[in-house]
Amino acid sequence: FTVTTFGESHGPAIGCVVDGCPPGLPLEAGDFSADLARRATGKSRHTSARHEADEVEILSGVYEGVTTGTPIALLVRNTDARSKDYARITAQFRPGHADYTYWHKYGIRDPRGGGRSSARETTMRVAAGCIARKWLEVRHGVRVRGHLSQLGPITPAGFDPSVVEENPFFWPHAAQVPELESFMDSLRKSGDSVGARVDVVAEGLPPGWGEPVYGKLDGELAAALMSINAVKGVEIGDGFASVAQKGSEHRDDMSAEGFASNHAGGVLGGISTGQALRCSVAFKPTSSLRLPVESLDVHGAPVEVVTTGRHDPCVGIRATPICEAMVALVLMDQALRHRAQCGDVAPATPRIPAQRP
Ligand code: EPS
Repeated sequence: FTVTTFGESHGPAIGCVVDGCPPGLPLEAGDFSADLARRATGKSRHTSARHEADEVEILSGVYEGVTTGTPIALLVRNTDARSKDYARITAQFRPGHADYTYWHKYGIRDPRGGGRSSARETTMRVAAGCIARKWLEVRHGVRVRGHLSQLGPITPAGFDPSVVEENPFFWPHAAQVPELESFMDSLRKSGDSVGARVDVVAEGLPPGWGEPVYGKLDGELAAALMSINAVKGVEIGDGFASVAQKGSEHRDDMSAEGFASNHAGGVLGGISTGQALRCSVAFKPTSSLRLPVESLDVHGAPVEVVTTGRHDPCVGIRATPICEAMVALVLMDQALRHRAQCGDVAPATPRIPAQRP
């Protein structure tokens, strides 16, 4: 099961090809709307003001409302591109951006905005992820859900999953939303940006998905999540907090009643335990700032860079659906690989409940 995307932020369209989806999955354009709307720009004053319809056209791989097993090609046309915002800085390297590294790799500067390095690309990750989410839910009852777990210095003071979709931050504690609003308002006024953390949990996985050495479930999750724009860190389970733990604290005790805890984050030896899969993703602060910064142009001359135009003061705010999509894509791939090697046969040993009552 593979996914690739194509298109530039300011090109005519963006798209993806999803190859390896089993036949017979009901799929229509409407299946993509909800998640694409969750990720879209222009939904609140705290995100980029670019307005895109983000309507998916299914070009191939679906016939009479079901997948055929052939590659699924999806297209989203760009309708609100504005390359002129970038005309002034096309020959400059914006510090913190991919401009410098793309230039050294390709020797070509695409004047169409951020091009491939723009977060616009994540639209198609979410679209591809919709297929995986649907397949996982229909075939295995697996559900993937995320939320924002840190915005700059602010952490949730409580956790209520029912409020996550009710505010523009995917924040799990409703009482803090006004605090987040004013934090973002003053940040935006200052012209600066901030980082964020997104947590994703997948529930309903059976034990046994993942590869033992190469292609470990946690390894593939880390790679997939790290491939999202602006991601600087990925944790599975207790992640970096494990460093300060004792072995007796970190291990998850087992009994017939279930696992006593889930420090492992649902993965042992690269293979799912059947517990909730827990990932946490760190997003760096957006590099496109109104605040002037010292840099160089492509000829090596010193310049002062000021980025204007439409930008997110915190890319993490819109990243929850993107992280969910990447987790779903990895899980679907691992589920298909598991079925290919081991079939659907479960071992005779009883399955331990994911969590003790
Ligand atoms: C982005 C810059 C802005 C954002 C864009 C990501 O676009 P523009 O260059 O057109 O002003 O709006 O995000 C999206 C368009 C999107 O759909 O996520 C960037 O530089 O990453």
